[in-house]
Amino acid sequence: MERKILITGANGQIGKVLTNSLRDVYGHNNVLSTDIRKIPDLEPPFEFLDILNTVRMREIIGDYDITDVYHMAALLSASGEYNPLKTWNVNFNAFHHLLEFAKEGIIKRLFFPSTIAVFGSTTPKKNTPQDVPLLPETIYGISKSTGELMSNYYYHKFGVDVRSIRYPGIISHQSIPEGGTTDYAVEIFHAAVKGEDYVCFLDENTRLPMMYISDAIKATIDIMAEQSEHIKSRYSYNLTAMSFTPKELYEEIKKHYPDFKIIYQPDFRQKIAESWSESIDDSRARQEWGWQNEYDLSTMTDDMIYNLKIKYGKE
Ligand code: AKB
Repeated sequence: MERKILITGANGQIGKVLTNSLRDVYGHNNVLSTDIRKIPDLEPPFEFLDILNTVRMREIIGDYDITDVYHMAALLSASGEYNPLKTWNVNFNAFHHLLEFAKEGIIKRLFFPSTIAVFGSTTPKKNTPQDVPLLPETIYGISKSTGELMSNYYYHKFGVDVRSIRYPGIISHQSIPEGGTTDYAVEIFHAAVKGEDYVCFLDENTRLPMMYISDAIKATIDIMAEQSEHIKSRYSYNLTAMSFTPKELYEEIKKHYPDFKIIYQPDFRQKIAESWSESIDDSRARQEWGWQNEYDLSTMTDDMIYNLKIKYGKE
């Protein structure tokens, strides 16, 4: 059966790129972007949607005969701390309604974006396995770990086909992240290409798992296209491509911009970063549905700089 896809939070860092990529795969008009904010450079079909308005959400799903929903709307780890209730409502409650819609049979498949923020400071830091107890320390991590638990529950109890990935920090040139702890790894490129110094809000030796946007999009499309029996974990899959510190990323960028300067001024996000893993064991995704990353630190840096130079007219 043809897929009709709805993306919530299509104006976000991943949502924007995902919308265009899904349109390439499933046909432009089969992918409806929705957001609470207008999306300037995304083509229609688009609907304004406050995802806490479940009546409107149900209407839109019906009007467009939606089969698959990607719930990309979220408040991230840093902005979430300023508004815990909203974070819980957007990240988890809205998703819970979608699980109910899937249980009723109104939609067929659901994608839930989880994160390395589900881990906490008691989790093994290196090569963190997929199946460890989740003791997150931010409201973002709590909302996402609850989403994972409920996904597994709705799959086993009601047969809801819900699939999930734990994204590491995502680096993209097409869109700018907002409110995350890994955002530095995008901001730093913009500063370098624009010829500015960069003030980094994490300490130079803070190692975190990361991934280039093309790999993240490929993984998201692949897991949703995979045969259901291959998706053995209905909590969420660990996923990674590389791990680096701000200093290592800075050194890599300096190969392109030898005069580039960085200043380290850690703020409250440092504590959040320190509660997360340094590196991830994603062997289950690799074995069970063939996940493979293409980009590493060096090729990601080349591609970011190439694309940002075009964006800022610096070719
Ligand atoms: C954040 O930093 O909050 C996100 C994430 C790792 O989930 N990028």
